[in-house]
Amino acid sequence: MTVEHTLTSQERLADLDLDQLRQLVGLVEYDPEGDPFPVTGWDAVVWVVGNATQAALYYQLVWGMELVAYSGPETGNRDHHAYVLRSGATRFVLRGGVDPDSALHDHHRRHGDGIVDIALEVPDVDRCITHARAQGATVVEEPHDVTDEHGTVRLAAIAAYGETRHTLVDRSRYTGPYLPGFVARSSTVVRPAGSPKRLFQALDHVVGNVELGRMDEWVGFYNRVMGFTNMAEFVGDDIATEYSALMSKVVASGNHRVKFPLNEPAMGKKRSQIDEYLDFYRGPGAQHLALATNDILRTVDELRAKGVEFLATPDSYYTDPELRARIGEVRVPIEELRSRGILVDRDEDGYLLQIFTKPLGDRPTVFFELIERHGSLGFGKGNFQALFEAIEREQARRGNF
Ligand code: TYF
Ligand code: FE
Repeated sequence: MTVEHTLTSQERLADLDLDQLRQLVGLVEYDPEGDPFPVTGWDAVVWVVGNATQAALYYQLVWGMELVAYSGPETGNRDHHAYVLRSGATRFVLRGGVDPDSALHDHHRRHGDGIVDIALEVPDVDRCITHARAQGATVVEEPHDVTDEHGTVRLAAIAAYGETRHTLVDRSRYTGPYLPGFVARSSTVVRPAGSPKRLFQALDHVVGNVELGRMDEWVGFYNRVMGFTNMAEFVGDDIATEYSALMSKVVASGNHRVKFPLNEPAMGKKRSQIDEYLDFYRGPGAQHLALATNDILRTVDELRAKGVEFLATPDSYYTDPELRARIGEVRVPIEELRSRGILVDRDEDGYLLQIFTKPLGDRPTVFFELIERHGSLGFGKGNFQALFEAIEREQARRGNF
C-alpha cells in the first residue's frame, strides 16, 4: 500500500497538513497507481446565485470566508460577476449575471441559488477524460489549456446529475489566485477582534439528490467513470419507509477526500424531503455541503450570533438513555451539545459531532452541515431518525404534509 502524500494547492495555501486532514475529513491512505481516475481533492464549489455581489458579502460577514479573486465587467467579463472566496482548504466561486441576457439568469430562474460545478483537482486531466469517455461519460468541455502571466491551467469537464458538472483542474503549472481571467482581490471586511481566524477548515462531503429509482445508476457512474468506491454507510428502505423517506449510498475517491452521498426519494409516511428538493430545484442537484471544523461549538456560537438558523434537536435526544449509552464520552459535557443542538454519532472508529442549517436561500433546497470528526469516518447514521424528524417538522412549517 502506497501512502498518499499529495496535498491540494488549496490545502497548501491554507497551511493544512496531512495529519490535520486525516482528523478533519477522514483522509485515508491509498495507492494511486492502479486508479483509473486519480483525484487529488476538491478544487472549488461553484454556485450560481441571484445576487453574487451580496452573497459574497454574506459569506464573508457571516461564514467568515475570505475574498481572494474576482472577475467581472472591470476585468473584461461583461456577462457576470464571479467572486472567489475561501475558508481553509474550501473554495467557493459565486457567479451572478450582469448582462440581462446572461445564461446565468436562465439557470437561476429554473433552479434558484444552487451549485453548478463541483470542481476537482486532478494530476492528469487528459487521463481522466480518456477514461471517463471510454466509460460513457458526457464530456461537456474537452481538455484545454488556459494561460495568463501566472502560468497555465489545464481544464475539462464532465456532466454529473441534473445540470451539475465536474470540472477537472490541473493547476500544477499555475500560481495565480484562481484561474486566468480572474484578478486577485482581498476582503475589505474587517474581522471583529477576538473572532476566530476561520469558522471551517475544509469541505468534507457534497450530497447529491437524484430522481426516484436512479440512485444506483449514479453510484454506478461514480464507480465506473471516476473509479470511486462505495463506503459502508447507506440508508436502505428499512429506514426510508419508517421516517426518512429517502435512500442513500456513499461513494468516495481513493483517498476519501472527496465523498459523495447520493440520495433518492422513497415512499414514507409523508412526501419525501428529497421530493421537495427535486420540485423546488426543478430536478437533481447538490443538496448539502458538509463543512469540516475543528471547533464546532465555537463555530455554531459565532454563526448563531450572526443569525444563522439551525435545525432544532428536541431535548429528548440528549436524555434518551439508549442514545447516551451509545454516545459514551465525548470531548465536552453533553450539556454543551444540548444547549446548541449539536448531534453526536459513534461507530467502531470513533465519533463525530454534526449540526445542520435550515435552507440557505429562498427555496427549500441547499443547506450546510457542520461536522467535527473524532475518528469516525461515517456520516451520522445513528442520527438519521432524529435528523429526518427535524427536517419533517420544518417541511410541515413550509406547508408540506
Ligand atoms: O450526508 C449525509 O448522509 C448525512 C445525512 O437530507 C443526511 O449528513 C442525509 C440526507 C439529508 C440530510 C442529512
Ligand atoms: Fe452530510
